[in-house]
Amino acid sequence: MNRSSSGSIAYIGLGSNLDDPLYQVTQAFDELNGIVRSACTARSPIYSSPPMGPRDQPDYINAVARLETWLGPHDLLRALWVIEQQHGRVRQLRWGARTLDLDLLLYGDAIIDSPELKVPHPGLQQRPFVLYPLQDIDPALMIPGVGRLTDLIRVCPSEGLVRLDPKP
Ligand code: A4P
Ligand code: MG
Repeated sequence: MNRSSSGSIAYIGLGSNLDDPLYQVTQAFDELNGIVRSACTARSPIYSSPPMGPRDQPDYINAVARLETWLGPHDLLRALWVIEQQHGRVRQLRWGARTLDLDLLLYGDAIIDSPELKVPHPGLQQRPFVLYPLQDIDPALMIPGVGRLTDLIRVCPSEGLVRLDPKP
């Protein structure tokens, strides 16, 4: 692979609320760094957050990773699915409990609206467990088609979000 030119910058949201979520997310950080033609260039602190959606499920562990990648967005999404499957992810209820959920939040300045991939991730704007870890990594981030991350944070209270850093 020729890495002399820079790749695209992608942000991945990590979430887990089953089977030792802290372990699931910590492992997933390492696995993201192992994706072909990609490197993990930043990890946010790890947070716990109350469930969005059905309330009768455990709290989540959430974090965000920044990747530099030479994969296209759809190939990157497939690489995320492989990691989810390695964690025994079973897709059942939408927004239900899961061992590991990896969402492609942003891919450079791309706006994608295909049946299997929507970028920026549609839920991003209202989710404190995504916005605050993004801010930890890149406070000056612009969300394509939406605006400045700081403006989204201003209207998104961090209710229930607990930073577990430096070391839980
Ligand atoms: N898909 C489209 N765009 C994307 C993208 N940018 N990244 C498609 C990843 N996938 C994308 O995803 C459903 C379909 O979305 C996939 O087939 C893919 O092609 P899924 O992971 O199978 O299902 P899901 O995760 O149950 O649904 P969804 O709508 O993706 O849920 P979210 O948005 O991932 O939310 N509460 C807290 N506190 N923390 C959480 O992390 N997560 C969820 C799930 C609910 N509540 C939560 C949390
Ligand atoms: Mg998902």
